Formats: sequence, structure tokens, C-alpha cells
Amino acid sequence: MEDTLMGSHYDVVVVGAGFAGLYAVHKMRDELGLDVQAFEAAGGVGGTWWWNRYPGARCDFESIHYSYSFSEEIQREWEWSERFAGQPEILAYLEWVADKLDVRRAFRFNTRVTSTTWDDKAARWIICTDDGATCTARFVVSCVGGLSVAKEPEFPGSETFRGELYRTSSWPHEPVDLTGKRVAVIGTGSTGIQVIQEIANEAAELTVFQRTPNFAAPLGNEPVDLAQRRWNAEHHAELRAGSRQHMIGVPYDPPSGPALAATPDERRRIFDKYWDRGGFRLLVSTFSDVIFNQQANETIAEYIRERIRERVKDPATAALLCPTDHPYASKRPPFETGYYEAYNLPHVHLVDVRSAPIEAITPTGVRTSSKSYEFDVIILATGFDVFTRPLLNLGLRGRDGLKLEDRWANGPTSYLGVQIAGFPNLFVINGPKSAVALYNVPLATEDNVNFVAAALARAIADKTATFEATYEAEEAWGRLCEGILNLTVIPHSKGSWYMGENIPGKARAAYFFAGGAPLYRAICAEIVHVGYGGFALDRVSAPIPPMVRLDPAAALLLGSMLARGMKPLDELNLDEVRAVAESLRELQLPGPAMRVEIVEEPRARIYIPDRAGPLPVIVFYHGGGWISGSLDLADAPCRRLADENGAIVVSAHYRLAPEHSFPAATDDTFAALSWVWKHVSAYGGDPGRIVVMGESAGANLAAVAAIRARDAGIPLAGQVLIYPPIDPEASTASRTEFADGPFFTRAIGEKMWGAYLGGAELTELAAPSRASSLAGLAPALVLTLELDMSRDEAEDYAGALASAGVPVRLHRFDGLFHGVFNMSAFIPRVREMYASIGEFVATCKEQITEAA
Ligand code: NA7
Repeated sequence: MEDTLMGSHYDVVVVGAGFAGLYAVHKMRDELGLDVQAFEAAGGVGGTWWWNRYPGARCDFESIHYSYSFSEEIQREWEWSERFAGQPEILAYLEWVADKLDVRRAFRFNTRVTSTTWDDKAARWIICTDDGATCTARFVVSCVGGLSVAKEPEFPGSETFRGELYRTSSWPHEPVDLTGKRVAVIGTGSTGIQVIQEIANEAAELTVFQRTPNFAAPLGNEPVDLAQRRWNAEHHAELRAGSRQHMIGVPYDPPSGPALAATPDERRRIFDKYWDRGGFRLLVSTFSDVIFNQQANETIAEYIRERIRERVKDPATAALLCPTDHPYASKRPPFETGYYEAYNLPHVHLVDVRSAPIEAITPTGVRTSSKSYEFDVIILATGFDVFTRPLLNLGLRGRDGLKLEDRWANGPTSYLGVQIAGFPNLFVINGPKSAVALYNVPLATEDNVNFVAAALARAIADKTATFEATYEAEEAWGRLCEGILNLTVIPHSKGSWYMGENIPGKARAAYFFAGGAPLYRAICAEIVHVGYGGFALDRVSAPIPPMVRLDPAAALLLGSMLARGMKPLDELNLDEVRAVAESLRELQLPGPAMRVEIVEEPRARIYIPDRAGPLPVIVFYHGGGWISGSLDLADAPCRRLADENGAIVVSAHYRLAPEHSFPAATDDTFAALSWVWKHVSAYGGDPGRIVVMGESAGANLAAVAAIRARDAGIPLAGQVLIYPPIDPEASTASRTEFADGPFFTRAIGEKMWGAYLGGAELTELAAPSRASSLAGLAPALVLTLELDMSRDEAEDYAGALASAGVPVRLHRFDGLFHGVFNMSAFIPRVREMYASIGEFVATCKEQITEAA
């Protein structure tokens, strides 16, 4: 067989026969019709589930979810006998799938890929295997998995041990009898916990060496009766509906708002509910802030500690089992079934190797810095060299002999986890910086394989020789991954594989994308939609799409909107648009308390900070595309503006389109300004220091009001235009580039302009750039956003003002999208917008005013 392979040339080489490899072979061979050769180091299919045969190994997403979704037939035919299947059943499932798809014949088993070298001239990969064979392929698809190479233990002496030594990740195929034996388990991660609870009743003595206690929560496993198994298989579609719209790819309940907003009793009720239901629900269905806020996280951490203390009889043991040095879920959460009760058995002992580290494995057992222990069996459950090592082991050399280990000297880089710049035509399923670590593996896998298959199909159809991520796209993706991770509690873990910290000397970095499945999928879809943005096809690169350039907090917010099933704005009817605009209030930081006066004619709210006057005055117009928004929407921002600027803020109502189309809104807003000029001194405001300000459509109205004020002789100290739409007919690059968002789209912008104008002729009263002269207008601050379709027209307007001699400050904020001013609670950088406004308002000088 070796000889037949020598010198063979394939379209695709797939490496690995786990969930990813089986599906990749099927997809590339059977759907794309490609010539595929696959390699697998193990003796059969199954990947992780072939190797990890240790007692107690099982999945911790329900099996109905932890299974393929691409085939109706597979889902309908296979029945799961337990809620969370054990390793033998998962392996049997994968073997059954492999047979059903007839993919085994594409694999060469017991064969390791040892080197993978790019031949630039031929635009092919040369693949060598440990049996001395060589072949070439146009594409390599790595399906080697993230957790497939065991970590080398830091302590010496394994080879000297005279008893039986097992690693969980390469457990023997024959049954291991532990009865009557003194057994040690080193490691209390997901694996160690599964082993310990399983063998506690079998071993004569079980000693657990624990360095870091873990927050284990109940798995909630149970057998599924025969009738229910069939029902589940037949109803897979409804059971799995919407999975991919959920953050981790399983349709669990959404969280009940922030933990910090709940009372202790409410928190307890919610934690109890999801603790009892089992699995990842405790993390994803309880509270929205536990993963982001340390204080919120402490509420769940303490809840788990309480439950541990209830279950473990000996208080000293319970104390040792309670984690205190890292937030919950900053390490991958493990799940258990009777784990804590195992420590109530007289023959189960817990040894703290944080205070007295393991120094060596000796011929007779384990030696720590304080004591030696004797064992018949030692089980190492010490984890994996995650994500990077499995790929490094492929011996990858890319363009110009670039070694992957050099490329990754400071930590892994990739674009979407799918490609690595410098390694053309190499595709990785669930690679470093993919979403898989927090996304139900089979679905994450299918998504990646589908993405890669579409890329291959495109390359083949276009006769593209090379398909590769650009270095720039990789950098942008890396920044997004790191930025998102930094918004979570995950970087506060110590020693987690999430950050590469479980391996001494390994670079600490963001090893995965933590933005959740809906956002990851939306980004992948956008990349395809714009023609593989961020990839270079035959070295011609397509620009990095907007969603990859998002500010991390803005990206996360967008992700949570997607997870809540928010429809694109342009698909909403008028009432729905208005409801969405009002719902933005939930995304605002609350405004400080202060005196608020209500004026009925013209309708306005006057926010009066407790300062000695006369105070500068801000006349504020809310956004909402002239068709939505309200004084309520502007309430929190106006309070904050009043407080931060020591200014009277008048939030002015105006009539909305389409019921009241042009010029109702501009007439109302100008009438409000005129009223303020005449009456604001009665409220402690200085009519000589009026700044007109608006957000979005409100900024358009503010710009027009500034022109009308000049023409009417009302002296203004300044105008602040927060991402204003200027002209419906503007033809700019940003209109095209951000036509599909993020968030705000060209289609909804056009609808809004249409409703506002109501067919009226376009004049300077709607499009301020059309004024016959901009000279003599109040000094302006124009705030624009990088990822906003109105960006360029706003910046052009700033340019036109400056050309007309108006003092102008222009401040563009990168990574943000239209509407963020109302999202201050979730996008911390909105504070930079307030700071910019503050600096500007402080410089607005007294104007001579007749009213004063
Ligand atoms: P983990 O979660 O990395 O756990 C490894 C465990 O081994 C963990 O408790 C480690 O303690 C312990 N360990 C590692 N090295 C040592 C040394 N030198 N001394 C003592 N203890 C040590 O791996 P798992 O296999 O349990 O889980 C991996 C993933 O598989 C899991 O996240 C799921 O996705 C499935 P430490 O915490 O480093 O102090």
C-alpha cells in the first residue's frame, strides 16, 4: 500500500478522522467531486473519541446536540441511549457515520503526517508520512483537532514507575482492572474529574493529586428510555432548531439579564434552576454578566463553592476543593456526576500539590516536595498542548520555507482559525482563534468545513492557484479575538489552556474567538459575501470586511443582538423600528439624577445640573432617522451631557415622519432653538453660549438649525454633529462599503430619508451641504464612525464647513458603527465621544446676544 501512495497527486489531503475529518472527506469527495486522500495516526476513525477511552469519558453537550446536523438521515436513524453519551457510544456513532458515508476507504490509518511543505512553483503541498510515503495535494485540510496532543508532564520519572502508568488520552483498548489497587490520579480538569468519579468505587485506595481546584457543576446525565430515544431522533429538527443562533451552539435558555441587577434571592432561584438542569446551562442560561464582570462572576463562583461545601462532609477537604484563585468559566468549565461525593468515601484521598508540588514519579509511586506515596497504578490526566501543537506536528513549511513554529513564536495567528498567512491552500478546521472552544464542536466543525468547501469550490471554479489569508486580515482578526477575550473574565484565569498557560513556556495569547457562534457565523458569511474579504486569491487580496474591523465591544454587542434574533433594520415595519429605537435605552448607561423641568410649548425637557450659573447651554436633538426616537431615548445621554459639561441641556421634541414629513422636524427643532435663545436664562442658562447638538438624524437637524440660526441672527457658540446624515443623494465610498452594515444599512437609511422628505424637493433645509453659503456658521465638532455609511458625507460636510472658514474639529472613531452613541453601557469607547464633546463645549466662547 505504501508504494501505491508514493508520488501520488491529489486534489485534497485531509488529516484526521474525527468529527471534522469524516465530514471533510465526505464534503470534498462526495459533494465537490474531488480526489481526496486522508491520513489518520490512529488505527480507526473517531479522533478524540478513538484515543480518549478512559473510564468515565463522555461528552458534556447533550448528545442530541453533540452530533452532526448536516444529514437528515443520520439524525433520524441514530438513537442516543443517554442524555450525554459515553465514549464507547460516541465512537460507535462515528464508526457508523463513517460506514454510512463510506469514507473509511479515503483514509490511511496508523499513518502520521510528518512534514507538509509548500512547493511554490507547483502551487502544491508535498506531504510526507511516517511510513516513508510522499504525495502531493493542491489543498491540505487539517482536521487534527485542538486537543489531540497530550501535554508532557513537568515531572520526571514516568519511565521508572514499576506499576501501571496510563495517560487518559491514550488509554488502552483492553479493559483496565483497578479493583483492589492503589490508584493515583494526577489532574482535576474535565478529564480528571470524569475519571475520578468513575473509578472511585473500583479502586481500593484512590489518591487525587490536585493543583488547582475546579468549579465542577452537575452534568445532569441520565439514561434515555427506548421510546424517548426514537422520539428524540425523529424530532431532531425541533430539538435542535435555532442552535446556531445561540452563543454556544445549543438552544439553551437565554440568560435573565445581569446578575448584579438581581437580588440575592433571585440569583439563588436562577442558579438553582440551571444547576439542576445540568451542563453548560449554568453558564449560559443564568446571567448575562457572569462571563464579563468579575463581581457578577463572584456571585456564581460563591454559589458553586456553597454547593461544594454542602456536598463534601470534611470541611478541610471541602475547602481544598473550592476554587478561589480564578473566576468561574475563566477555565473551561468541567461537569460532574457524584464527583464531590467521591471525597466522602473513606478510601478516597485528596492531596494538595499546589502547596507541595509533585517532584517526580518514582519506581514505587509519586514524590511531592513533602512526601512520597506508593501506588499500583498512576493515571495522568494532565491535559493537552492545545490548538498549536497538533498543527506544529504536521511539520508545516509555507511560502519561502516559512516554518510554522517561527511564524507562531509569539503565539498563534490565523484568520478565522481557518487559514494562516504564509501557508496558501492550507485550511484548518477548528484551528487556533476559531470559535470552537466555546461553540458546540460538531456544529462549529460543520460550519468550518462548509466554509472551506465553498472556498475550494470557488478556487477550483476560478482556476485560482493560491488561496490564502492576508497578514493584515490575520492581524485584524487577532486584535478582535484578543479584544473580545479581554472583555471577559477569561484572562484572569491562571494556567488555563484557553490562554496557552497550561504549558510552561508557551506563549500567553488569545487561542480562540470568544464572541460566540452567531457573531462568528455572521462574520464568516460577510467575508464570503464580499468575495472572500481578507483573503488573497492568486495574491490579489480583497479588503478586510467591516465586521472584522469592529471594536471588540461593538462586535460583542452585535453578536448578542444576533443571538436575540434581531432582524435587519430594513426588514422592520415602522412600529418595529420605533420599538428598536426605544429598546436602545437598555443599552445606555443610566444618566445621573438632576433637576428636570418639562416645557409644554415647544415640547422639551430641560436638564439643570446643580452648578452656579449662568451655564453653557446644549440644545439636543435625538436620533432615530426622523421616524423614531423620543425624549425618553435622549434622557440618559442628556443627563450625562449636562453633568459632564456643567451645562443646561434642552432636549427638544420634534414631530416624526411619515405622519409629519419635511419640514415638520426642522421647523420644530429650529422653533425650539429660538425659544431656548429667548428663555433659557430663566433656567440659569447663558444664551450667549448655546451649542446645538444632535445624534444621527438629530445631527442633521442640528446642522440645519445652525444654518437657520445664522440666517435668523441667533448667535450660536457651537454645533456638535454626531455622525450626521447630510444628503440623501450623496454618493460616497462609505455608502457603498457599509451598505450592509454593521447594524445600520443603506436600505434603512434610504427608507428613513424617503419618509422624512415625503417627496419634498431637496433643499438646504434637509441637506445642509446644499446651503448657498456655509460661511459664518458656528464652530463645529463633527464626530464620525469608521464603519458607518454616513461617514464620508459627514466628513465631506466638515471639509466644506472648514473651506467656508468655519472652525471645525473632526473626530473619527475607528471600529464603531452608526448608533453607538446610544449603546454606552456596552461599548466603553462611547466615553471617548463624550470626552471629545466635553473638550469642544469647554472651548465654545460667549457670543454676543441681543436676547441676553
Ligand atoms: P485540563 O483541563 O488542562 O486539566 C489538566 C489538569 O492537570 C489540571 O487539573 C492541571 O492542574 C493538572 N496538571 C497539569 N500539570 C500538572 C502538574 N505538573 N502537576 C499537577 N497537576 C497538573 O485538561 P483536561 O484533559 O482535564 O481537559 C481538557 C479538555 O478536554 C477540557 O477542557 C474539555 O474541553 C475536554 P492546573 O489546573 O494546571 O493547576
